[in-house]
Amino acid sequence: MVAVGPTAAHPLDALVADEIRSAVAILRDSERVGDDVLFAMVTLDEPSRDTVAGHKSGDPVDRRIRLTVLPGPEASVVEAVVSLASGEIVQWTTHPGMRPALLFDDSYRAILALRDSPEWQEAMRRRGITDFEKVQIDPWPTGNFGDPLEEGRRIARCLSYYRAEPSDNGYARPVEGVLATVDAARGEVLEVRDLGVVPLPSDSGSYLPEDHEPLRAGLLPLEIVQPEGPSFALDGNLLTWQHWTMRVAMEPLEGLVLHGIGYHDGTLRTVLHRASISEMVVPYGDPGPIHGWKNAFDVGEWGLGRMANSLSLGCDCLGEIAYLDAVFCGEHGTPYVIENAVCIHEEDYGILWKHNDLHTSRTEVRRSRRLVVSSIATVGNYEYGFYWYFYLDGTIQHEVKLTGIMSTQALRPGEEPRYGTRVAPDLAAPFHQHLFCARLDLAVDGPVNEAYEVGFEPAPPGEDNQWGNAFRQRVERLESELAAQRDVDPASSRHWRFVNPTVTNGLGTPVAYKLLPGATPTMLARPESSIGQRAGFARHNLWVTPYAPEERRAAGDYPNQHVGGDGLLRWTAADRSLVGTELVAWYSFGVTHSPRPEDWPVMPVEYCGFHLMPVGFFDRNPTLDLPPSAEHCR
Ligand SMILES: [Cu+2]
Repeated sequence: MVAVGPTAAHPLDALVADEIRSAVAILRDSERVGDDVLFAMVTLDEPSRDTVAGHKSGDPVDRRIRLTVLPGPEASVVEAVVSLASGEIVQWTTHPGMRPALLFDDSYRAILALRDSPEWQEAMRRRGITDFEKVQIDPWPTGNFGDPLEEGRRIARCLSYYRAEPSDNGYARPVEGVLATVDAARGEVLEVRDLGVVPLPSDSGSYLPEDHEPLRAGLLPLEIVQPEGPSFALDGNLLTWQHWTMRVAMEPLEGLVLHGIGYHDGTLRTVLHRASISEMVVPYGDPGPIHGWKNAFDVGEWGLGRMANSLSLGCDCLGEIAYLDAVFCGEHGTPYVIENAVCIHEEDYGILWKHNDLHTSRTEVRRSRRLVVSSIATVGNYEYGFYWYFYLDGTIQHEVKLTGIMSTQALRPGEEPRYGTRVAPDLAAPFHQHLFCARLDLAVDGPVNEAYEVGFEPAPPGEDNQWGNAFRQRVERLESELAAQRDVDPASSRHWRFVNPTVTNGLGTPVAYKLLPGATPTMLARPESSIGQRAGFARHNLWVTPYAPEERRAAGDYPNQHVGGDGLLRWTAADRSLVGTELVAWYSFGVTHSPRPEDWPVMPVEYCGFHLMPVGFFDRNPTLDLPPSAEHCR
């Protein structure tokens, strides 16, 4: 395990528990908040690009901590920034009508209140359930549907599942037809709807090994051994490997955040100033009253950092592993640690390049190896693994691994789902999407970059295309924010290129990185719908904005119960110029999940993501100096 240092030596050092304690104490001592204030989030107030660039080793660091607090049970958030150096509050902003990510405290309050509710208990009894402790209650953020119950309150909508035994898979037995709306901040049940009894499904949905014996045999041990240790080095949160360097942090909402990603090539050449998953949303496609409102923003309503797992060696990660802990603040102002929240290791990745010279029979082949920085979040029924890969040839990849248990609905006898798939005899999983938005704070060989769209098209027939085979590349600069709202187009091999126009390579062309999209949808919900407004970032795959440090999260800072229109939709409406400035690229990607029987009862990993690849960033293959792996390659 790697410990973070006791005092910040670098502006981007990970937050430590003592800093959280100091920040909370400064806020409390100011007497601007009551004793019962709740701390939704305490984070490093990240220094600007300029502050980081200007920092010299040994310089004093004025750490500023941002505290997002709830003064009371109403819908109102205060953000305070404190300076640890001066011990003072340096910024105080009230956000009336905004809600933070669903508090753990609020969730517990909602569960306890609902379990005590006579209407809900009556609904359970109608289904033959009398032991209410056997009901799993899942509170969800509610969205915004203009319901008067939602106004001015922090609301959770609750679904119920039956577990005869504590080890049961609750999602196998949804208590269908019952939906409760709870004022989670006040622990007050506002409404219990019962749309009629549907029998509990028959399949137990167990994924536990003891229920699947005999377990298969034949897989012999596979050990990853690095007898001399891994090839990366970790100094605090500064990670270096081969020519790569970066700082690794865990943020409560975005989870993994990588800063200062650069490549040593004689000098340190930056690629990204900051990279993270800024938001994600899971809109469900079922229009019915029980499931039609479901659409979880798993960053802004839950928090991929807050929900991060403690990873375990040999299970989540295999080989020579280094872990980093996440240090967060509890809702009552006490710091806590998620141990082993970040896994760092190396993976063999097949061949990097090869040529067999048929004239001489000499073969040259090099192994590809990648550095992996990952974390896994459990958000209710789903698991999301976030993997950043760094390759020897300058490629960066982000991959999301989707697994866990699908959100389910019980079927009436003979009912076939219209907006979902039957995955067990009387159980369906609705169609839904998982849509992520990566925020890529670009710094390709320096701060000022330009964005281009690149695609291919057939050349017109004519004298210079006599066989009709010609096709040409179209490269167009994206001049402004509205022009930079773009979608994937695999037929034209469309991708996007981020260029530093002031730096040229040895061939005289400007250095660049390209964003290579994967197969990905955009949001299927209608743009004018509630979710279409609230998750506007998912209407397009690419967005580019001029760098603005406060523009951090694709759906805005407070998507929970938000009416919509915030984030990328609001910022890009100004159609700011993207020329001659520092840029942020936002890439929305994901999957449309058509549930399969094979995804039940637990879903084998599905993958999605993107690559960032050097394009003329180097003058040639930068791995010609890579030695053959002599120990294996004879
Ligand atoms: Cu899914």
